[in-house]
Amino acid sequence: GTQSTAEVVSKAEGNKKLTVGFAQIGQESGWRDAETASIQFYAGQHVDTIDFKFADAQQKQENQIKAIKSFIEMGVDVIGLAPVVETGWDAVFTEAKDAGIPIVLLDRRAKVSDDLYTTFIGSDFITEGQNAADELAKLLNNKGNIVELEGTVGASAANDRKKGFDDQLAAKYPDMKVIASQTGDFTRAKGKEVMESFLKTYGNKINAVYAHNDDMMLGAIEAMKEAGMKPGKDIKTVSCDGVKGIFQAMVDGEANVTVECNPLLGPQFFETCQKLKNGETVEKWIKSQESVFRADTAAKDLPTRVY
Ligand code: GZL
Repeated sequence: GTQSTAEVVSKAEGNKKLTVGFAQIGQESGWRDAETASIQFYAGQHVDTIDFKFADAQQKQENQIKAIKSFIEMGVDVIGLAPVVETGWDAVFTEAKDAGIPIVLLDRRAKVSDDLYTTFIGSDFITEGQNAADELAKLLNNKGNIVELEGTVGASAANDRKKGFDDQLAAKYPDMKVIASQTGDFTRAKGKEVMESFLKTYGNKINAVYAHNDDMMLGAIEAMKEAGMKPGKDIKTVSCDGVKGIFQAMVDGEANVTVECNPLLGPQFFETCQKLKNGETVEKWIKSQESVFRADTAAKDLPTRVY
């Protein structure tokens, strides 16, 4: 049947809206929840100009791939993704490219050729690993045995936080040794479990813990206390993210350092999507700005932390 003028106009108006599909990893950590909140809050503030579709993959790559395919079907303007792991994306990214839909990577990288994604918005995980090593060296006086809690197997954040740390030890700290390293999948529960096994095997030979995120470290702190150890004192701690919980642990004298990784990427994400819809070009890497926080300023910092 014929459309009324209003319907035609609203249809045209509809096309003016920015339509975005985002395939989130899941809810594995406080950091991840903060990123999701930042994204959903921004979309909620812009419902008149943004049509937003969100998918939670429960930490499974196949669910992220399914979500991307559905966004392609819908014909969204831009697809956003936090790749749970670095590999296995070529086919579905090629489908998006063939459909003329740009892909914006958020907070984790994908190992694909540059023509298969438009930009990566996120941190330099190599630098974060290097900073963690330098902080631990100060705490240990350049000498000691370290156990490492790795992030999700295959995730760029885990691979590069490990590489940055290990390379810095090899380059600058020959008397600092990683005596054990195992994945805790970025979760508090798994971090506690792995730390319990490290404590059983190595006990008081452990001088420090390096965790790829604060959530695993908070689990490890529980394990150390249950084993009668004093985290932050007998065993030094350095982890990444900068979530409120680790600031509280530092205030309580149970943690030493957190290397901040900014999850509040909602505004940058949607502003980048809008630029792409407008036909503007964006940098290939929109790098997050972040710093390092230590126990000596934690009481002052804690009230300022928003995630
Ligand atoms: C970092 C992000 C990591 C966080 C973890 O950009 O990918 O994933 O450090 C989260 O807390 O699980």
